[in-house]
Formats: sequence, C-alpha cells, structure tokens
Amino acid sequence: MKIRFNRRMFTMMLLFSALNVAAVLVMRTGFHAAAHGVEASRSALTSSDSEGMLFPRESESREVRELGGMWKFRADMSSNRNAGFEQQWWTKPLEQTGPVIDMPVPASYNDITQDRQLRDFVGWAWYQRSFYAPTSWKNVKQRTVLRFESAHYNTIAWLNSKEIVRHDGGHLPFEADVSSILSYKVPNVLTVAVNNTLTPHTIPPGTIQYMDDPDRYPPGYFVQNLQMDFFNYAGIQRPVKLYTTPSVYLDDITISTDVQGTTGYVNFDCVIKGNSSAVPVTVELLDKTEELVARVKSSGKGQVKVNDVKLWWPFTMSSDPAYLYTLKVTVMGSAGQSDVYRLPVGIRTVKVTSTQFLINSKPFYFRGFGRHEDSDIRGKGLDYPLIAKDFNLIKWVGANSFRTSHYPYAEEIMDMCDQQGIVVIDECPAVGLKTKENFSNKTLAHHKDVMTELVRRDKNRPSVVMWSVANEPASQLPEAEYYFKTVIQHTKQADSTRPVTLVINKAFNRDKGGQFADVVCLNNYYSWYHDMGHLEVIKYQAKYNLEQWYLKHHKPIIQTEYGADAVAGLHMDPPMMFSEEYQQEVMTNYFSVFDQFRQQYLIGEMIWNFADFMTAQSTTRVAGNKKGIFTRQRQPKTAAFLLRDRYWRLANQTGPRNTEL
Ligand code: GCB
Repeated sequence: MKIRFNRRMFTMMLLFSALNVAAVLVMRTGFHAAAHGVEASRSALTSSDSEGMLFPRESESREVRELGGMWKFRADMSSNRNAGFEQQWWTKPLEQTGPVIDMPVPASYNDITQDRQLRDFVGWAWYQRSFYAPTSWKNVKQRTVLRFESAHYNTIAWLNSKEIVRHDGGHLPFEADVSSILSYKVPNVLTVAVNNTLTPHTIPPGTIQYMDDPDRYPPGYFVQNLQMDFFNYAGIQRPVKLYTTPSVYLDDITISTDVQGTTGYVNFDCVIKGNSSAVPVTVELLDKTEELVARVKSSGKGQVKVNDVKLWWPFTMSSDPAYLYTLKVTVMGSAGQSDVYRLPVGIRTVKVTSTQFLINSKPFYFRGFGRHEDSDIRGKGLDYPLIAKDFNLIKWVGANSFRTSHYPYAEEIMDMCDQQGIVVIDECPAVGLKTKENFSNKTLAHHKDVMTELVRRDKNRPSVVMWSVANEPASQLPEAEYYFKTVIQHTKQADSTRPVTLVINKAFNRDKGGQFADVVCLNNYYSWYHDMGHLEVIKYQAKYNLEQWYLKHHKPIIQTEYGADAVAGLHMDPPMMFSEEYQQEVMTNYFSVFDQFRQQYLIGEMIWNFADFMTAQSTTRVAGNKKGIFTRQRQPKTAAFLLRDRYWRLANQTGPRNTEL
C-alpha cells in the first residue's frame, strides 16, 4: 500500500510542480516527491542555458575569487527530507536551524565524518557560508557572477536569502549573475542545498525503493539503488567561484582549427553580451613565448592564419607535444572599458577512417585508461596534489589518453590534458541506462541538455578528440535505437568537428546503438564475469569479438575496458582470481589479441582501471572495485610495471622520438 501511495503522490507532484515549484518543495509530500521537486521542475530552472559559461580566467579586466574552505553543513535527516524547505533554512544562519558541522568545499561530504548515516545519506544536504564583497565590485560597469564548477546532483542556491540558481545534474558547471544581489560592507550569506537522489530519469539513473515490511524494516525505510559501479559521492565537489567581467563582455567563443601544409587556421566565433549593437573585437594569437603571431579585428567572427604552425601533438608523438597558443580576445566596451579573455588554443585536426583514428593526419593509437575522480577522504572532491600525481603516473606508464569514465571531469583536469598532451574521450554521465524507463522521452530530453552543456564546456579543448554519449547502456532494447540515433545526432549538431561514440558491452548481434557511432568502443571481461578462472579463453573470445564487430560495422574499434580485480599484495601462483598474478595474466592474454589487430582496425586499448575506486557495498566488491593498476592511494601493483613496459614499447614503435620519463 505504501509504495502505491508514494508513487501516486509522486505523479501528482510532478504535475503540480510544473505549475508551482516552490509549492512542491514546501509541501509535506513524503521523501520521494520532496527529493524530486527540483528534478520535476526543470522548466522553471534559472540556470544559464543560453550563456557561454566560459571557464573563469583572470585577466586585466576579470577577477576570480574562490569560495573554498570550511562551510557550515547540515544534512536534512528529517523523515521526508523536507525540513529545510518547510523551515526555510536559507532565510537564517544554518546553525540556528539545528546542529551543523564544518564541511570542506570542494569535497564530497560522504567520507568526512565517522557517521555511517552521512556516508550513505540520500536527500537534501545544506551548506552555508558568508563572505565580503569588495566595494570595488560595486560598479555599474561590471558584473559579478557566482559559479559552481559542479555539485551533485540537484542544486538550489540562495544569496542573501534570494534564490539565484537551480541546476539539474552533477559534473558540469552552472552559474548566476549576482551583481544586483551582492551586499557591500556587510557579509553576504550563500546557502546551497544539494540533493543526490537518482531516479529513472536522472543521468545517471537510479531508483528509490521503499521497504514496506514492518517486521523487517523500520518505518519509512528506503534505499537508493544504483545502476552504476561507483559510489554516488555527493555535495559541492568542485570549486565555487565569484568572478567579475565588465558589463560588455565576451560571453562565449567557439573555435575550430585546420591545417593545410605548414599553415594553421583558427576559426573563431564570439558571442558578446551587454550591448545591443555590435562592438569591435580584436583577436590576437600569441605563441608560447607571448610573441604576437597574428592580429584580426572583426565584429566577433573570423579566422587567424598561422604560418609555420606548431601543431598540438599528443604526448610521445612529438618532441614538443601539446603546443598551446593563446588566443587573446579583446572586446571594446563603452567608455573605453574593454574585456580581455585569454583562451589556450591547440591547433590540430582529427579524422576517422574505416580503420584509423588520425590526429594531424597521422594514425593515433590510444594507450590509456578508464578512470574515476576518486580518492580517500575527499571522494570526488577536486584536489590539486591528486591531479598532479595522477598526471605524473599517466606519463610514467607511457599512456597517451584516457576516457572520462563515467562523467565529465573537472576543468582543472581537462586543462592538464591540454597542457600535457593527454588525449581525452569525453564521456557524459549517462552510465547504467538499463531499463525502458531510462530511455523515455523525459530522460532523452535531459540527456540532450547534458550533451549540450558538455559540448559547450569542452568544445575548445584540443585534448578532447571524441564525445562519448553513454557507457554500457541496454543497447539491445528496441527503445535504444531511436534514443541513441537522437542523442548522437544532437551531439553532432552541437559539434560537427569531432567524432561521437557510445561505449558498448552488449553482443555485436544484439546491440542497436553501434550503427550511429563513428568509432566502436567495446567493454568486456573475459575470464572474469564469466568463464571465471579460465584465462585460456581470453584469446579466443577477444579475437572473435573484435572480428565480428568489425565485420558488422567496418569502423575502427577501441577496447575501452578489460581487466581484473587484484587485491594489492595478494599473490597466488598458479594465478587465482583477485591475485596480482591473475590480473597480469588477464592483461598479457588480452595484449596478444591486441597485437594481432593493432595494425588493422583496433585503434586503442584502455585498461579498466587506472586506480582502485569506491563502489556501493556488495558481495563482489571488497571495499570498492580493485581493478586499478594502482591502488586507491596511487601505489603501483605489479600490473603497473607490466603496462608501463608495454605502453612505452608501443610508444617507441609509433612515435618519432620518445624517452621514457
Ligand atoms: C564495466 C563498467 C565499469 C565497471 C566495470 C567493472 O563494464 O563500465 O563501470 O566498474 O565494468 O569492474 O565491473
């Protein structure tokens, strides 16, 4: 009975919420409806759909200030998770509403305390902090924007008790112009509510399950079921920033690059806001030494020509990889006030044939990883030491690429990829679309929005060479065919310069999505999830699979996942599952198959996973997934040395000049 009640109420609230968002949030509707008040009301979002949302970069006309540090925090543990809305927590100091704790931002909140309830919390978590705005910002000729690099999953933010932004979905930025709301000389109070509930229509999807048996579960008991194999870390996981721009400003810029012989071309298209009539835009291209290469004056659209161009090459493909120019854009505002934005630009081309992936017309072989943003204590929180360590390890192994499995990574990480020549398959958070409901029109509409946001964020990055619209969906379902046709078409409309893929684990003769992809990306775990312990089958099954997929589509293939769990320090000879030896044997068996197809249509191999990572608790996970070649603390397992040996050997076969680091 209880389940029916909740579902009926939920449906009612969906209808109702379209009319009045606030009412949904404050009504006593039971947890499920309350948790989804935001998700159901996307039509009312104030989030900046039409804005460019350029990554905040300081310049002579722009200031950036981070609001990192300890915030006040309170998870709403009320039975319907709705006390915060009923009592309007955004209208008062959070400590006046009840007990608060200190919570670092950025970080996931789950692993910060000793409280199991907080680790596994589902519902609204509330954050608050205050800050002063300098009076120099009180200037009609400039604007101040508050930006969240990401918060997981639904977010509502209030500044000085006034709602300023809502956003649906984790891993991507959102922002609000707060110029007219900021106070000066007194503190500004920023309150943020973040809800991590996953539903059949969120990306990634999940379900809330109520346990009704009063003999077995406490009253009102529910669990969040996940459809993905990683812990649903939540909170304000990336930096919160305030930044300023002049009132006439560069809102967006889209670049594309081309190469003809020794000449490079940078096409640019600017969106200027804050002035009704056209304003002059000066675009200058500077080389690494800040020397001016070219200057173009335009009304925002044009082309820069670069003689003797220095191309952006992936790591190990050149002695000077990842060459970045700077595109300095100067927007002439009124009264002599100009806006300056500097965009790093790598000039390179990307092309896919039926057997190859070409970067700057040369065959590129992906030697890489599937990864996660994941580490002890901070969960998915942005952490500079971790980022630096990971890039050192990626290069130590001799890898040249990774996939942002299974969601967009922080822009600070993407910057490192651009700067170090690490090639990226940029994946959206659509992991675990498994049921018919997950392929509904409602999910589809949201999925398209997410792809728009992802392309908008990463479109100018030379390291991003392909978009991935999903990981391991139930692509055998009839619904999947129209669904992926639509999502991929939509992504290509948003960006016609890059190939698009989806990552498949269904059999070649059942999958309905691969036909729309430019490159076929395959995940499989021979001798792990089936034929357990039978290492000898890998050579047969991996070979057969690659051959059949190529026969079916005549498209290049990347093995985007393969691997085995290994508990660091567990040794067994002859190898047994979960030992370091077994992980190595799985790898060497796969390697022998990769070597048969490398010169044909196999264009890359990405081991699962770079490092061990946290998952939900289950009988198949020993405190997380142990398929890393590094531990969660980034220490090498024996497999790391094996992979390093292979990747550097491959690098030296294909690259013009390579030295092991
Ligand atoms: C997969 C998934 C990945 C899992 C991995 C595993 O196919 O894409 O998210 O973690 O398998 O280890 O089971």
